[in-house]
Amino acid sequence: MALILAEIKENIGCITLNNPRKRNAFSEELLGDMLDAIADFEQKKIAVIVLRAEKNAKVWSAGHDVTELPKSRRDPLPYYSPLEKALRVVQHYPGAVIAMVQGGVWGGACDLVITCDMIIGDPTCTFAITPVKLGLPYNPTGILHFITRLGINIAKEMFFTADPVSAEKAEKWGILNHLVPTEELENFTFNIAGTIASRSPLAIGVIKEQFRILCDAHPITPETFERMQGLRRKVYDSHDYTEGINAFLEKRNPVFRGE
Ligand code: LCV
Repeated sequence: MALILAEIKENIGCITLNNPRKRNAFSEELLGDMLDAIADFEQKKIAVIVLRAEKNAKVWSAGHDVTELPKSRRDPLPYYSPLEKALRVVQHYPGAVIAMVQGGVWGGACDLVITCDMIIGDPTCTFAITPVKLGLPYNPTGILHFITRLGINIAKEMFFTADPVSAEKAEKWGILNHLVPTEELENFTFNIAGTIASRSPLAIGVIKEQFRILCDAHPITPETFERMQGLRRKVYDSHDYTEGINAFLEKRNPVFRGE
């Protein structure tokens, strides 16, 4: 069965996550298929992409496929990993990428949805960023996605609790552009997509790229960068990281020791 479904309707590309058995976990294969579909849309100059899960999904995506995370002593989110590549592709796509969300969004999928240009959800949607459940040192670009979108205090609460944020709170906090009733979600989303698709694609592409450059404009010294990398290495080299991954795979709660 195809892990993602891709279709084009009136210059709007739609990508449907299609692996409910594994709760649309972001495996290398699924993300590769997603990147192929987005590249095809770009080649066809598709103005807007809607990213969604299967209709009435209970889980939009369970996030990074944990079985594909390194067991220890390797950066779990390296620059060239499929998830990091997908985040950059969404940010660089020269058109709007809209996440249409039903069900739970977890971990790296939450980062991907936050990285989309807009998020439209129904009352079943929830959002959780979960590295602290795995003892995993999230990376600077991922943290910056949340700071830019939500502000520091809300981003910290999401990272420190790793708890799912409800649809109502997601609307209040500004994660959602729109919270709409389930039966209206598709029409509402594709209507906005249609409006955007009717506007100047060149202007949208250049304005989106300026947003990206300005949001990324956080100059740090090489020493600061190396210090962040050193801090992250301490975590992914730790007992806690290995314990977090093993606990998930053994379907038990982790016992963190802070070392
Ligand atoms: C592999 C999975 C997964 C999965 N990977 O169904 O943000 S970070 O830093 O944490 C980043 C590294 C990241 O994204 O990490 C992953 C974070 N994701 C989560 O913490 C969510 C983990 N999943 C769950 O909590 C549950 O699966 C939810 C609540 C999403 C759905 O629960 P439900 O009871 O409906 P199951 O847990 O029974 O999962 C169904 C199948 O999908 C697999 C899971 O192992 C099971 O497969 P098997 O039946 O073969 O055992 N699965 C779920 N999530 N992230 N595999």
